Amino acid sequence: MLKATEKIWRNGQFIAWDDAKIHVLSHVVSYGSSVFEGIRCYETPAGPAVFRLPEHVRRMVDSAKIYRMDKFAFSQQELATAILDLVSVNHLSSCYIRPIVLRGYGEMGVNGQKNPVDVYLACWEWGKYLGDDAMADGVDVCVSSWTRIAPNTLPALAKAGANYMNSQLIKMEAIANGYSEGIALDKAGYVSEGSGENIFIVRDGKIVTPPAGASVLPGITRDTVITLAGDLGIPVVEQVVPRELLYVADEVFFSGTAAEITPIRSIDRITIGEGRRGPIAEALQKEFFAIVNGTKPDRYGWLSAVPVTASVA
Ligand code: PPE
Repeated sequence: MLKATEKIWRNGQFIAWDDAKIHVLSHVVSYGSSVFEGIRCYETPAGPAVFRLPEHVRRMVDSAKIYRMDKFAFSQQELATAILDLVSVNHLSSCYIRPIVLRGYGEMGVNGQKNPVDVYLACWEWGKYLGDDAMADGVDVCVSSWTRIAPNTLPALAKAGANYMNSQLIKMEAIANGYSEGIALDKAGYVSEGSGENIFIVRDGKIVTPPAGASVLPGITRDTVITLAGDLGIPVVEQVVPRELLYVADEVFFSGTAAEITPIRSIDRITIGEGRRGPIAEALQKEFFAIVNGTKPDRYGWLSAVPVTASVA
């Protein structure tokens, strides 16, 4: 159950958590017209810090633009400042942040362009996405019978609420069959991504990950993994991944804001590598957590410090 925090930001103002309500006939409810983000704030010795904040804000504005929803009154800088203030006013040392842009209440009908575009920012404490043991032990997953959203249907580059109807089908089927997560294939039958994660495959010391053209969300953790792998001297290529490469991989792991870096120990009940976290996933996790937890220098400027007192009331 979601643990409420004090405040939610709505269109420039902080309101009480319980007041962040929408009308049932808001455009978003019938037609799925929302775009959103998921961002983590980590506890560091210097105080709470938000991971890759400008990149998340930019992706949300990009998502809104794709759906002609970008006519709201806030600049990326203002949104980033509001997000930092949000964490500050809720007095959290670490949390998950969910910005949402949605078409609100006004007209009914598919064309929502006359409806208001409302912007909300919320945060709460969120633990390990795929279970507490997942980080060290790895998770058991399946290849989904559902195909990932196809090119030129729902745009995969946009992080839109509607995309998560496809994700829900993938996730629910996986759970129904006793797995933690499902991996979707794209329209051509190549590996795409998990219901809420990007995927990486390791073989012979090299990493491959599906390209943007394989209906994947351009994950910010995905970009982080690619950067950190480069620093560790591990080659990474973005290329089309045939399903069967999953089964013969030395390691497979997920990346995502919620999932962070989660190893996969079996796919369709076929053991991956040694059946537990492999050395490359472990090295990447170590580097990732050292940076986000502030025990190693933030050499890429990925952390934005949360102010002790918010800049707005
Ligand atoms: N693909 C999908 C489909 C996806 O939802 C996510 C994030 C990613 C890849 C990884 O992207 P990034 O977070 O930028 O590294 N999924 C978010 C939603 C999870 C949820 O259940 O809600 C997340 O991880 O925050």
